[in-house]
Amino acid sequence: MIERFNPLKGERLRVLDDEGRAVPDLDPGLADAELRLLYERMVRTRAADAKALKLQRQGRLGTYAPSLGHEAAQVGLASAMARDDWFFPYFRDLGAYITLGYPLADYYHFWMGNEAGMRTPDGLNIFPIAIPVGSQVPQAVGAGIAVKYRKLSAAVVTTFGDGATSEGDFHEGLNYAGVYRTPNVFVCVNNQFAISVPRSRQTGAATLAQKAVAYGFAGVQVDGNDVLAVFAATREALAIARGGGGPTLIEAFTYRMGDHTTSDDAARYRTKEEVQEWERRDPLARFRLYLGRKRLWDEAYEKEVQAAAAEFVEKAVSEAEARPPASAEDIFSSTYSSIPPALEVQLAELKASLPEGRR
Ligand SMILES: Cc1ncc(C[n+]2csc(CCOP(=O)(O)OP(=O)(O)O)c2C)c(N)n1
Ligand SMILES: [Mg+2]
Repeated sequence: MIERFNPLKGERLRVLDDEGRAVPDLDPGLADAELRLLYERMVRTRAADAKALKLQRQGRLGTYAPSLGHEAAQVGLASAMARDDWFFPYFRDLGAYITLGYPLADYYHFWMGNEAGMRTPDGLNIFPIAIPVGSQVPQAVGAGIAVKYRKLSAAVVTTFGDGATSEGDFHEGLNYAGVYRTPNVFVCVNNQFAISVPRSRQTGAATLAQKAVAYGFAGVQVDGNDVLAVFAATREALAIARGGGGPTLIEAFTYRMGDHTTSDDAARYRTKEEVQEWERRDPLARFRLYLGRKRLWDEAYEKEVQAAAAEFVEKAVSEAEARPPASAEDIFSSTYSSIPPALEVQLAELKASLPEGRR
């Protein structure tokens, strides 16, 4: 199916239209329970994201990168993954974390400023969030090489934004993956901005997906607000990767509905009209229409899903806030096996500046 959509011709994979009608031969054919699960994950993601913003405004969480508008991309790609696959995420991946079963309390704990929240529980193949833009791409390719070398039946998924495609790491990673046919699935979440830099300033190419062509593998642009399109493309790319067919680049075409982070004000560089235009393409609303057509959605179900999401979120907040905050030492202790003298001095200075309980 990926091959049917040529990014060089401006073709984009889309399963659901604006009214939630699916193109029959593109519909991934999920069972009713699986379809509802996709929706419930998106609702949880939106609820958890909104809560994170509130916590930040109340001084209970640090700088935060919101996921509003990315729910279909995040949930769609992670729902296609198998337990043995590996995930190399970036900093805007809440829905993927929730879908893969990462404890939300840990995720909040990380954004509350404690690295302990990024210690992945046993049994989950998730690397820590990459804050340096694009650095996860060559790391994911390295994991792909390892999977191939060890003849494991797994694939490696990595996510990154449109901005990351201008980094050397992106080129080096994808070039290597193309040469050695590594089992990688690269998902570029193109939300049209890298902070204030619009997509048009990122590359002269018409799409990001077409960059795969030059690396010698398939690239496909999908509607990133269509959870079934993202799911279908990722599922196929994963099957190709696991089967020895090499890497795929998926460009999930979407829009960042919120600010870049809580330290940003997007109103300074984009128009209200543009944002409103994308509000009409809301990924949850479109999928609700699809579920409604299949008689899988009604008001009572919506209430149930919202209540469960609220409970899920509140429980995670209580759990995260019950944990001790990061100590001053945490900032220094994991960079070197023993702290060098110059850093010892800085640590002592930092401790002296903190109140008694935070040292
Ligand atoms: C190597 C590097 N350069 C700059 C930054 C600062 N920075 C953080 S996010 C960001 C923009 C990323 O844009 P994009 O890749 O499109 O992802 P998005 O935030 O839109 O999801 C920049 C420049 C960084 N974290 N790492
Ligand atoms: Mg971006």
